[in-house]
Amino acid sequence: MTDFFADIPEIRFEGPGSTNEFAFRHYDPDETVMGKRMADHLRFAVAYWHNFAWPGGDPFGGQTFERPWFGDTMDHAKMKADAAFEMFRRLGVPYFCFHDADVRPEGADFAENTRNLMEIVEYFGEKMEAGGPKLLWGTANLFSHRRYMAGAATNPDPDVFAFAAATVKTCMDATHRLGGENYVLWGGREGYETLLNTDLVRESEQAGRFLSMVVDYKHKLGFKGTILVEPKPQEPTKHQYDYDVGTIYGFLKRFGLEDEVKINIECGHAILAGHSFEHEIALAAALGIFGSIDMNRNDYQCGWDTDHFPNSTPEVALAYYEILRAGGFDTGGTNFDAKLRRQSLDPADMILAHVGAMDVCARGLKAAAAMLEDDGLEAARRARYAGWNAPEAQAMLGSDLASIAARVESEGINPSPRSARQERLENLVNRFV
Ligand code: XUL
Ligand code: CO
Repeated sequence: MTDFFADIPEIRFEGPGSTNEFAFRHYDPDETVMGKRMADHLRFAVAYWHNFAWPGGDPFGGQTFERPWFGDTMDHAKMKADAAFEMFRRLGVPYFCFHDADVRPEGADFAENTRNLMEIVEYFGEKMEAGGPKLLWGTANLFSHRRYMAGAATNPDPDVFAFAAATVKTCMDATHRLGGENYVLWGGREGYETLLNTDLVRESEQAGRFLSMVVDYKHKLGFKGTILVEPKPQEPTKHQYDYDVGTIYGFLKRFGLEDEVKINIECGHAILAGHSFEHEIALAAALGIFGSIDMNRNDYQCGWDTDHFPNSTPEVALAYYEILRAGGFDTGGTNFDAKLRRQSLDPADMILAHVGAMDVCARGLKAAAAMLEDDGLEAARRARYAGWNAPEAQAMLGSDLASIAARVESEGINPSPRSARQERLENLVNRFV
């Protein structure tokens, strides 16, 4: 047991008028939104790594957080698990997510890593059976240890590929054992630092084989969850192969995996790629590969992946609008891949960061649902493309250039431009957010 969060109450919904810091003002898990409980729409998850494994360092300085569970033994790992499940209970979140390296001490070799992980998995299992949250996804950390400095699946050394493949097998076993609903691959070092020493084709073929092996193992294991790839354009490497949704779609098509793998989209990664969060969600949904989200935001001046907690309802509303348009989450959910600032030292900071973020997401979801129910945006979109409903417009798509040219001439087709009404649509959004 741990008394780390002893002074902090269980967080309950008290409504928008509440002045209690330790209460939800907008997240009411049982409120019905578009015929479904809010909790079942949002499917919140807490990320183990930022809260329990990260020491508060930045590129210029080391640890600022002092946590009783920091240390390299199994006892420390169990104390960390106790604290984590205490926090999950106070927040009432239905899910959590973890990397192997977040939850177990690093062993001397693969076999010791596996033993350590499986011991913690059993410990998690007991806590989950005793009413703890479920596992949204598990993943392998294939980027922190020095063996992965030149990549995991894309490493020039086949022994690193082997170690990574063995580690992913173990992490898939752990995820399956805990009833995980998804398995995530974020290629933290799958990219290059310089083209001068890099064989691009070889590395992408290695990555394609690796992902195919993951899919094969999923079926062998009988894992019913979804395999998710998480895009990011750069950082830590200069260029990452899983750049963005469009790039991953091309990669999946190339290796015949587009029906097997979906995407975990992170807000901050989308911004680093020069996209908006909602763009990446809308594109993945349109391509049939939308899976889950890592909710956070980046500092707009920093230019790197700052993993702030989300705090802008208008931004979050547009993301959930695309998710609702796509029919909502299936096995995916809203994982807070977000961390405190390194000066936020108190246990209460950790809890209240999540409370605020959950409220922002709840407001965003409600605004998104209201926009969808209003139908104003969708009606405008339908009207904009209405010309394509005409039989001659549809027939044209099966036609050819010469026939089209003949029709344009004989019918005197001469298009007259129409307003796209962008500002009016933006005004419409602002009625809801
Ligand atoms: C890194 C990142 C990871 C993945 C899981 O930027 O987002 O935490 O979500 O490996
Ligand atoms: Co992430």
